[in-house]
This record gives sequence, C-alpha cells and structure tokens, in this order.
Amino acid sequence: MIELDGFTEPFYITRPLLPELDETFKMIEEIWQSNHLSNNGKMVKQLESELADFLGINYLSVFANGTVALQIACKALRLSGEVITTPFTFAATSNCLNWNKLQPVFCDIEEDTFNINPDLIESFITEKTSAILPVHVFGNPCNVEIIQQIADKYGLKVLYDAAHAFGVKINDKPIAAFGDISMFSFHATKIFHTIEGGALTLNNSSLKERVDLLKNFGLKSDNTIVEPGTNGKLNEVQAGIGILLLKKIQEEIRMRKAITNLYRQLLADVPGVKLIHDVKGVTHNYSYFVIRVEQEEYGLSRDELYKALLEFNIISRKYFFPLCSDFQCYKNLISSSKLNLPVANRVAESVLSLPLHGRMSNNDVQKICRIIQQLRK
Ligand code: T4K
Repeated sequence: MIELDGFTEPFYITRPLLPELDETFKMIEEIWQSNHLSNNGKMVKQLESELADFLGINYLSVFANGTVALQIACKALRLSGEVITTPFTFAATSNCLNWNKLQPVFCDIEEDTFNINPDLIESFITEKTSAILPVHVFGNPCNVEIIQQIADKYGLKVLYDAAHAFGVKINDKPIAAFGDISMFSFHATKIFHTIEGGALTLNNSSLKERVDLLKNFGLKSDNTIVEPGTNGKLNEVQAGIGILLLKKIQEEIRMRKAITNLYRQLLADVPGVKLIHDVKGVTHNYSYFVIRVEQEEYGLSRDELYKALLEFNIISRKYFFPLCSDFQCYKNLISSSKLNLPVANRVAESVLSLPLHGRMSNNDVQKICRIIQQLRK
C-alpha cells in the first residue's frame, strides 16, 4: 500500500528556461525603437554569431523552428530518392523527408544509445539512397566516425538531427562539426530555446548562402526569385530571447547535471529500472532523463508506471513511442516491419522520460524516486 503524497500541481517533464523579465523588456524596447521586427535584423545577426561561437562552427543559420530547418536542409543538400534514418525519434525527423518527397528507410537502433546502428546502415543502401539522417537521441552522440566512413564510401550526404544535442561535444569536438548539416531545435521544451526556433550548422559558406536563400522564399534580390524557397525566418523578439538565454545555458546544464546525478544515485538499486549513463569522452547537455522499465523485474510495465505516476501528478512522457515506422503514413514501408526493427520496438515499449529541468529541487527528485521505488511490485 502506497502512503506517499504526490505533487499538488501537475509536475511536468520540463519547464522552459526563462530570461529575467526586466532584461526582456529592455530587449523588446530596443527592438521597438528600431522598428525592425523581422528579415535578418540586428538580433538575428547577433544570435547567429553568438550561437556559432557557442556551438564551435563557422556557418550557422537560425530558423522559425527545427522542423522547417530540417525541411530546408534536405532541399539545400539536393537529396533525392531514399534516405536511411531511425524510427526512434520525434515525428519531425521522418516527416521532413516526406515533405521533400523523399522515402525514409528505417534502420534499427543500438540497445545502449538508442541511436541508429551504424553496423546495419550499409545493408539498406541502394542506387536510390542519397543520404543518412541520424538523430543524436536525447543528446547522446551517434557513432559519427563510422557513419562518415559509410557516407564517404558511397558518396552519401549526412544530415544530423541534433534537435536534442545543443552544446554536446565528443572528445572536446563540437557535435556540429560532424556531417554536412546539423539541425538544432530551439523549441520551448529544449534546453536552449527561442520559444519556437531552430538552427542549421553548415560545413561551408555556399551551403550557408543556399539555406539563407531557401528560408527567405528563394529571394536573391528585391525582384529575383532564384528557386522556390519558403519562409523559415526567425523574428527579432525571439532572437532577442535566445541572446538572453544563451547567457544562462551553462548554469542550466550544470543544474540539470546535478539533478541527473541525484536521480541516478536514488534509482541505482531499484530492480527493473535501467539507467542510461554518461559516455566516456562526451560532454553531455543533460537535456532528458530517460529510464527503461523492465517489467519482469519491476513488476509494472512502462505503460503501467506511466499511468501510476499520473496519479501522483507526475507527468512523464513516452519519448519516443510509437516509433515513426508505426505511423499510418509509413507503416506499409518494407523497412517498417517489426522484424527489421527488433531493438527499436523493444526500446520504444520500455522507455520513459522523467521530469528534468533546472528549476527542480532535490526534494522533487527525492519524491519522484521514492514513488518509483514504492510502486514496484
Ligand atoms: N527532431 C527531433 C528529434 C525532435 O525531438 C524535435 C522536436 C524536432 C526534430 C522538431 O523540432 P521543432 O520543430 O519542435 O523545433 C515536444 C516539442 O514540441 C518538440 O519540439 C520536441 N521535439 C518533442 C520531443 O517534444 P510535445 O508534444 O511532447 O510537447 P508538449 O507541449 O507536450 O510539452 C511537454 C511539456 O513541456 C508539457 O507537458 C509542459 C512543458 N511545457 C511545454 C511548453 C510548450 C512548458 O512548461 N511550457 C511550454 O511552453 O512535443
């Protein structure tokens, strides 16, 4: 019988990092005085420059959201035919392919990182394959070296969905340095955000010119459209929010790391709760805290634990269930077969993301962990 109290208000998986209100008003005042609200203004230029420094890359372009950034990246790289990707991700990853009339080919994932299994990629390459679209899921880096070797061998582009990987490094090398393009999401639920927003990091100046053109309707000058672009621009106020939040990001990561370590300590001995650990050589950003629920040992399935936590007002999330390969629009693809994706199916049935953000207290973590301990059957 459980005697623990839950939370009196819903305790959400995340809470956005917020700039101080007085600084925000000052920033908005500056924009009001300039009368320049959008179209590559001062704030957007400043944010692009500061983000390029922070992410350790020469070329970067900000966007209205991560999804439109991914769609434009596919077009900028002139992808065609089939793209090998992972089913264990948010809908935006495979949907950006569909919007570009590209066919996703789903490759299974690794049991420990949840990322695309590089050893399986080659078996999916056909004469129609133009690219690999891996995701650094929950900010854990993919095996970037093997992926690049395969891409080089077959002349494929590599577009990383780095939506979760803001600030992550591999042996001190920024994650944005790998592949042709990486996409970062700046949605309010992300560790760094501009309310809605995103960025592409690019490995050369001509690619930067091309994505900038495509995000501004394809306008080369006032009256010349050189190709059919779209509108993917970030506005000045949101860019200003980004500039203010960039000053707070290291502190947010530090606080999330402390919370993650406390979770790990308190859940370490709960049978059937499997933790994901830091990887040697990786600078993590602690954007998500994910466990795997092993029903036989824990006594409850992931879905049962998810529901039980709701009774205590703890709003966890089943990131990422269902798999993209199970969506109505993709489930008839040959690569979507469960036989092709045994690990992804197992992982999607057992993962649960628990609340993690910098405003959580140690007491909050202790309460959540005690409830998880006591719910075990
Ligand atoms: N690739 C990957 C791998 C991605 O994960 C994503 C986005 C993308 C691409 C596309 O990037 P964007 O186009 O979004 O930039 C959320 C986000 O909307 C989405 O950005 C994110 N991935 C995905 C994993 O999660 P939901 O439906 O889970 O969000 P929602 O509204 O349920 O929010 C979760 C919790 O956060 C709420 O219960 C409360 C809290 N919250 C949320 C918002 C929006 C707040 O406290 N304040 C807020 O303003 O999709």
